[in-house]
Amino acid sequence: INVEKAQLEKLNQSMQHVMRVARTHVLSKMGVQLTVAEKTSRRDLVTNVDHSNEDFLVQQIRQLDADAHILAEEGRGDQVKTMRGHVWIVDPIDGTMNFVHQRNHFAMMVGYYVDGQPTLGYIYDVMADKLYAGGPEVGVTLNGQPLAAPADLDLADGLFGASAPLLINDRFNMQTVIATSLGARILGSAGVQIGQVLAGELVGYLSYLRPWDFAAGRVLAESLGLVMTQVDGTPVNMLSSGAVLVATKRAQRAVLAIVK
Ligand code: 2AM
Ligand code: CA
Ligand code: CA
Ligand code: CA
Repeated sequence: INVEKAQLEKLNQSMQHVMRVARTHVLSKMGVQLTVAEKTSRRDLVTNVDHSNEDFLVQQIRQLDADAHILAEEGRGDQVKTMRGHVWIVDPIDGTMNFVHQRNHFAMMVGYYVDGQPTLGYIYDVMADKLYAGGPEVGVTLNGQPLAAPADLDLADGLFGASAPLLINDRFNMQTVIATSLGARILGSAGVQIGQVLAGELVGYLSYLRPWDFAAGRVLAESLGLVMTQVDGTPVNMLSSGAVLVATKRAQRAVLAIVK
């Protein structure tokens, strides 16, 4: 399936609009009592807003793309078993724990792949009002302004984003990774932290992630000359979970040399 550039530009504009509308819906629901449920544990939450925002995003994507196969975290999408065709991967609220306890530091994310190729990505840090959007064909923007590729800094020359469990348990030799960097930053939202890597605020981020946590970020990162791989340096699989590293090329080399 060949998607023309003009069509992609239009789709990109439409999706940015969808993300902005979704944000206003989410903001309007934040003034009202949230309904919070535990999924698998007290540290794994879902709210009525995760559900309503997923409903909205899935509906909008279906209107924009009749051929969409949608993989969505809270189950509103399809049973996606292959990356063939048009695959949209949706995380309606990323950082639900933050959403519930901080009313801050959460994101909404959408990634679009055509026959497995990273095509469009959206990460919206809702409270900071930062929308990272675009892809390899159309370029990457932050709130509509072109985003420059971040400097290719080494691990030793930047801050590194981690997830708390990996760092506490020293999985993959994470404590040495952090000790080599300028310091650890742990925020509890893959979307917000991948956004920080895109902006050059972190030289990398490593966490155990599910497809909807890294699908949008991969499109945007690779469009900006950053790299996203599994922690052993092999390509990420868009349909399975794993320890995922997004970083500058230099920082990736340094991290892969430390990881055990
Ligand atoms: P979520 O809020 O959309 O679930 C910190 O918890 C980060 O890791 C968040 O981006 C969160 O996304 C993600 N994450 C991935 N797997 C998780 C899990 N099993 N439990 C909680 N968070 C998870
Ligand atoms: Ca979740
Ligand atoms: Ca998530
Ligand atoms: Ca989520």
